[in-house]
Formats: sequence, structure tokens, C-alpha cells
Amino acid sequence: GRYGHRMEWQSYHALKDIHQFLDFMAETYPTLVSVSTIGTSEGGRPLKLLKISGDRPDAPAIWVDGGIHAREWISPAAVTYLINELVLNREQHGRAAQAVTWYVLAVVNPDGYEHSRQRDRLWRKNRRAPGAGTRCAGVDLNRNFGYKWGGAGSSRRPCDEIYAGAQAFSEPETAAIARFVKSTPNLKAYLSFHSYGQYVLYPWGYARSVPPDHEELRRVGDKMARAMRQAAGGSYRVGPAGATLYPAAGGSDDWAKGAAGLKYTYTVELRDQGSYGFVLPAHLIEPTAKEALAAARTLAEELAPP
Ligand code: ING
Ligand code: ZN
Repeated sequence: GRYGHRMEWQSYHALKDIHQFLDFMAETYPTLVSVSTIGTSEGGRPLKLLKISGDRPDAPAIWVDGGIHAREWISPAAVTYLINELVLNREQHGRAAQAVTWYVLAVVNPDGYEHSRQRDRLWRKNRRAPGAGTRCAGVDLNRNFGYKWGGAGSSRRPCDEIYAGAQAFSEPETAAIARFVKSTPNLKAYLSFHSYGQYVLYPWGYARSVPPDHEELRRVGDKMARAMRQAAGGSYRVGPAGATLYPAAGGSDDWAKGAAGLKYTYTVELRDQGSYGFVLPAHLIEPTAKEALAAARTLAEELAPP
């Protein structure tokens, strides 16, 4: 194509297009962008992390991920849009977004994503092969993180959609995130994109309770939702995950706050509110991705105030 990659945001893309886009960004903007492989999926695919450097080596850093769940195609699409905007249209997105360092894992679950594209559109989990005594594949990566692992809203049965895995961090995809987050200084926020429902969720997910600093999480969450509506018109409800949606232990944001100690950790459920659900039409990628970018920019503004 015109740009040296096949990525655009009018359609959903194969994993190879996404990975080619990430490599292209690093090759084209080497002083700003770098790509590293933080691990390998169960099926042997690279977990490609893109870094957009802030204005100082010790700038506050934000983790962003997408595609934990295979069928939530809007999530990697929105996260790659965010990357493209923060790099190509850098000046348009404000001083704070340029000041912070971004670490972006666009496809946490590459095996599941390709399985959803090629075999089973509504596949959710990773592609962990069946163990002894079962014919069912896959672990729910958003039940596999090691904070209150195995609790409410997760299952020990491999055939269930919310199977938590044999133990916390049994899966290479979640283990790679944990290793990276624990070993990276200056990380202050964690933002995980899912679909659908249009929610800005904060801890706790494992129970219907809230952490001591819940009022600050609510305040920033409300700012995110307001910015998202201004960006493209979607209205997002804000609240603690367990009490707002349903209790679910082993989620990424609970671990990032409860175990890794990051202050601002959020799960954003992107569009829509159930009309199309996971099978969101491609013409809605762009407005939804603008909302995701607005949420991320709001976090940056919180960490790098004027
Ligand atoms: N929803 C999330 C899920 O993993 C969630 C909801 C968010 C649970 C945060 C726990 C913590 O079930 C989707 N759509 O995956
Ligand atoms: Zn999800």
C-alpha cells in the first residue's frame, strides 16, 4: 500500500497486517517508536509490544493492551488506531500524550484472534491445548492473572468460557505481561480494552467492593467517559467492575492494582451496547477507536498535568 503496511481502520485485519504495521512504525519512526517481543503465545506467535517514548527517560508510563479476548475484534483495531494517532498526529493530541511513555500490546491473545478469524468467530479464550481428562481447549486470559485468582466469576472447568487455567499465570500471554509490568519502572497506569457494553470499569473485579482510593478512580473514570462522549458520541457508564457488571476474579486490572501496585487501572468495554455485540460492523471502528484514544489521552493528562 501507500504507507508500507496494509493497516487502515475501515475493516478488521489479520494478525500479520497488525504485526507488519507495528514493525513499520518502529522502522519509520526509530527515534520515537520501538518494538520488542515480550514473550511467545501458546501457539508460538510473538507478543509484540510497541513503545512510544515520552519526552524524558523517566517520564510516567502507561500500559495499554487489546485483544485479551479473541472475539473482541474492535479492541486490537482501536489500539492500533491509538498507536497510529499518537505517532503520526502527535501534536494534535496534546502535551500530556507526548510527555508520557506508552507501552502498547495490541494483541494479547494472537492465537485466539486468528482462531476467531478463521474458525470460530465467537471464540473467547486462548488456544491452550486440552490437558489430561478433557477435550476442551483454551484458558480465559482475563481470569488467569494472579490476584485473587480462582475466585468468584471464574471456573476450574476447562470447557467453560471463564476457565481460569491450571494456576495463576499458567499461560505464556499473561505471564509475559506480568514479567514486563513488574520489571518496568515508571508505570503508573494500566488500560485494558475489551468489548462490548460501553463501560469504564475500575477495581475491584473479584468482588463487589472497592479499593481505598476508589474516589480518585471514579473521578478519572468520569473524565474518561466525558472525553469519550465528546470524541465520538458514545455514552459510557463508569463504576467498579464487580459491582457494575459482575464479580470476576483473575482480571488484568485487579492484578495491576492489587499486586503490581499501579494506581490507575481500568478495563474499558468499547462499543456497542448489544445491537451487534462482538460482531461490531466495520464502519463503527473509527468512532469507537476515537473514544478509546480519548480515554487514553485522559489518563495521560492525569499523569502529566500541565
Ligand atoms: N468483559 C470482562 C470479562 O473479562 C471484566 C469484564 C472486567 C471482568 C474487569 C473482570 C474485570 O469478563 C469482557 N467483555 O470480557
Ligand atoms: Zn473481554
